[in-house]
Amino acid sequence: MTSQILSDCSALRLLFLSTPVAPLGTGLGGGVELTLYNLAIEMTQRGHRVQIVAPEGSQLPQSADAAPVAIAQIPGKLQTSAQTQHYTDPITLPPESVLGNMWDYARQAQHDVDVLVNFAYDWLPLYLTPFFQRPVAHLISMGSLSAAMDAAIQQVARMFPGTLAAHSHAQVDTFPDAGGFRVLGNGLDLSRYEFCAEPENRLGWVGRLAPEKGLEDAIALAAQTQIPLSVWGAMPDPAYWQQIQQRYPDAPVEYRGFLSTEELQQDLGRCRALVMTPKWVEAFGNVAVEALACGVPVIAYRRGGPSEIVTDGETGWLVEPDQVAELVAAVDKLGQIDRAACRRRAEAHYSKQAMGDRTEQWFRDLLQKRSPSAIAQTFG
Ligand code: HBI
Repeated sequence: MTSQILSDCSALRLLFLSTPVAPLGTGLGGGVELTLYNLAIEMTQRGHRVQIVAPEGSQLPQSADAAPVAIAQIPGKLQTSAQTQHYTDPITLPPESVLGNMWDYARQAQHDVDVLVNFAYDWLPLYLTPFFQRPVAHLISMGSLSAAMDAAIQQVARMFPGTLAAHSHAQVDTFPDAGGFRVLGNGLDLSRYEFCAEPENRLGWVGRLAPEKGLEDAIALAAQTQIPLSVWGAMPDPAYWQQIQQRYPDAPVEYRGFLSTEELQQDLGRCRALVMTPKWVEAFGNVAVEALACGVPVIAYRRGGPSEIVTDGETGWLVEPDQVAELVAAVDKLGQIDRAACRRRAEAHYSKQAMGDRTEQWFRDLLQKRSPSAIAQTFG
């Protein structure tokens, strides 16, 4: 087989395979939707060819300046979210699985592609990697959640060094013998976020309303400080929302829905701070970058990805996890944070251009590594 080693400036043909838990654009795919969309636009603007493979019903926000990206709409049953599984659960694949259909599409499309990029947090794409004749790059979107995924990740790390990437060191550290991950951080289109210098007396919380996100601690903060808390995000389980509201009946909290980026940034930008109270190791925390981009300081538990985004005392405050009293103390110190410094930090590290540089370098290093000998060795 002839292997085409691409020079550093050649255009890449990229196939982005999305999460199988929800169509793109519903918000139920979580942060990975924004990550995939931003990278697809950024790579297209750099002259690369990107095609997205995603569950049918997917759509991308058609932002004015970005060329539309082709989406192959794949039918089939959605995959159960990995967060609802237990660590030792066996892998499940529903009949007519959309995940299986997505990777069958990839099998047929691979010969017209330089790199397949997997955004799914699932066993199948990792297991299938050696079956493909083209390199598969895996952007792992969460920390360790299951033994089966951990084993599949270790197998790919061993067979295809350099093909695994993550968003933060904290995320990588959750995997057993976490060798060989490239840490990419993340990046957003900061032109969609407007700097707000003068906030209202309000705090913000953004995320899927689910136990692992720890919304109840932010509501406890609102109850203790009586500072109004605005909540945005997808609500997969209204009963959960009712339950935590009943626990804090006198907390000034208002649910403001799952908004488009445009609407969210307008409302979030007017907050004194974003409060991040994750109960699990967030791989990254896109919402922290969205807040900084609007000049909004971030008060976050010192846990997971957000603790690598927030610079304590400069762009917000990091506090002892699960200590609501520390959240209260951090709110009192918000006056020390310069909102313009928050915007500057987002621009320096978390723009889609900065993420595009890091990601493109990952693809090129990965392609360079697959010298003819490596390919011969892998496929004999
Ligand atoms: N669960 N099985 C599965 N596959 C995914 O791709 C997945 C998930 N749960 C959550 C999720 N992706 C995203 O919300 C996070 O990666 C951000």
